[in-house]
Amino acid sequence: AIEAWFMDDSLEDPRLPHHRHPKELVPLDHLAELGVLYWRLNPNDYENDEELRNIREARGYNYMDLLNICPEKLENYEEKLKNFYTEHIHADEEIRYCLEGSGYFDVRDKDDRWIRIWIKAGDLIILPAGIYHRFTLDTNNYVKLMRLFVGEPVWTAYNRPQEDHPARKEYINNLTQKI
Ligand code: KMT
Ligand code: NI
Repeated sequence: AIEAWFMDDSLEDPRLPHHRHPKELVPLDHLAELGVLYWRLNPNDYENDEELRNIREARGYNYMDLLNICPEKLENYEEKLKNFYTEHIHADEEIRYCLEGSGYFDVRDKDDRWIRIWIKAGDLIILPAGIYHRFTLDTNNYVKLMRLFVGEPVWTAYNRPQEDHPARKEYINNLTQKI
C-alpha cells in the first residue's frame, strides 16, 4: 500500500522524505476522511487493464494523457516543477496514476498539517476538488504519470489563499459534515 506521513518543518530539499522524528505515519483511512482516494493497480500493460477501465467508466474519466516528468521530456521543466510545488487547489478532482518512478503528493489535513503521500508505480490517487496540495519528485528524480479527467481537461491551479473559491468552500463543507 502507499505510505503517508506527517512532514517535518525543515526547509531542506523538498525531494527528501521530510519525516518527523520519530516518524508519524498516517493511516489510509485518515486520508479517506480528507476525501483522498487510492487504488493499487498493475502498471504493466495498463492499456489493457480491466481494473483501470472499470474505474474510468465508473467515474466518467474519458480524458487521458501521459506526463513524463524529467528534464528531457517535459518542456519548461524547472518552472512546471516550481508551480507543482506551490500550494494550490483546483475546481475539479486531480487524478494521477503513477506508471513509472515515484514522487510525493503533499496534502493539508483538517488542522492544516502537511501529509506527504509517497506515490510509486501502480498507485492511482484522487485528490478532491478544493484540497490544498502540492507535488514534488523524490530523490529518484523521475515519474511517469497518467492524468485522467471528466471531459475537456482543466488544469488551472489556484494558489493559496482561496478561502472564497466555491470548490474550497464546498470541500470545507464536506469535511465538517463528516466530523
Ligand atoms: C497539478 O496540479 O498538476 C499538481 O498538483 C501536480 C501533480 S502531478 C503533475
Ligand atoms: Ni494540483
